[in-house]
Amino acid sequence: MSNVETMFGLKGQTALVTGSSQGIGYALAKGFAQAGAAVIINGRSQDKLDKAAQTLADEGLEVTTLAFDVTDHEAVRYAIDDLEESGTPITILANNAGIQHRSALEDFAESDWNRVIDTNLNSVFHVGQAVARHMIKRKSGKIINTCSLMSELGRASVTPYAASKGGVQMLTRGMCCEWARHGMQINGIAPGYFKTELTSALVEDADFSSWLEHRTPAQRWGDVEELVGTAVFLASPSAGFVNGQVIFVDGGITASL
Ligand code: GCO
Repeated sequence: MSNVETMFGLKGQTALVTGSSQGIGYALAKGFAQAGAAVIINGRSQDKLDKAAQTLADEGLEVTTLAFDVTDHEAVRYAIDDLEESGTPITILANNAGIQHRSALEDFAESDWNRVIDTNLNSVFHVGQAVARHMIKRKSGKIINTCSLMSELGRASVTPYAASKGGVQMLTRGMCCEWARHGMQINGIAPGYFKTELTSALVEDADFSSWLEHRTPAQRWGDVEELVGTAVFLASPSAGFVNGQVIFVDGGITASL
C-alpha cells in the first residue's frame, strides 16, 4: 500500500454515519466507502436507507443499513451493543444526524425546540457515549461530530439550531478531554452553507442566495462533496494527534465580517 493510502486510507475500518440517507451524511458515507471503509448508514426510515444503499450500490459501493432513532437513548444503546456483539467494531463514528426548523424565537414552539435539540445535540451524546464505551475498551477510535458555522455565528429565525450546534462544538471538545486518553480522536466538521435538502428553501430564495454569495468570501454555496476530504482526513491515521478541533469548511464566512 502506498504511503498516501496508509496515511489517508480507511481500509480495514468500519464507519457508522448517523443521518446518512441524504445530504451531508450521505456524502460523508460515500466518501468513507470510497476511501476503503466498510460503511453503515443510519436513519429512522428503513425505506430511505434502502434507497440510499441501492444508489451507492449502483456506483459500486456496498454499504449496510442500520435504522434506529438517534434521539432514543435505549434504542441507540441496544443498536450499538448488538452491532458490536455481532463482531462489527465501529472504528469511525460520524455524528451527523440533524434537522433545521426556522421560526422567530418568540414564536418558536417548545415541541420544535425539543425536536431540534434532541436530534442535533442530545443524539451526539447518546450515540457518542454508546460507541465510545466500546472504543475505550479497544483503546482506539475516531469520532467526528457535525458542527456548523452556527457553532460560532447566529442568524435570526434559526436560534435553536445555532444553540444546538454551539453545544455540539463544546461536546466535541469535552469528548476530547474525556476520551483522548483512551487512544481516541474526537473532532468536528463545521459546514458553512451547502446545497442540501436542509437548505433547499434558502437555495430557492434568490434574495438569500444573493446575500450569501456577497457574505461569503468564496462568493458561492458549497457542494457537499467538498466536506468529504476533511472527514476522511479526520477519520484517517494521519490525524492521530488531531483532537478536540473543529474544522470550519465554510468558504471563509466565519473568517470575515
Ligand atoms: C440557515 C441554514 C444554516 C446552515 C447550517 C449549515 O437556515 O441559516 O440552515 O443553519 O444550513 O448552519 O451548517
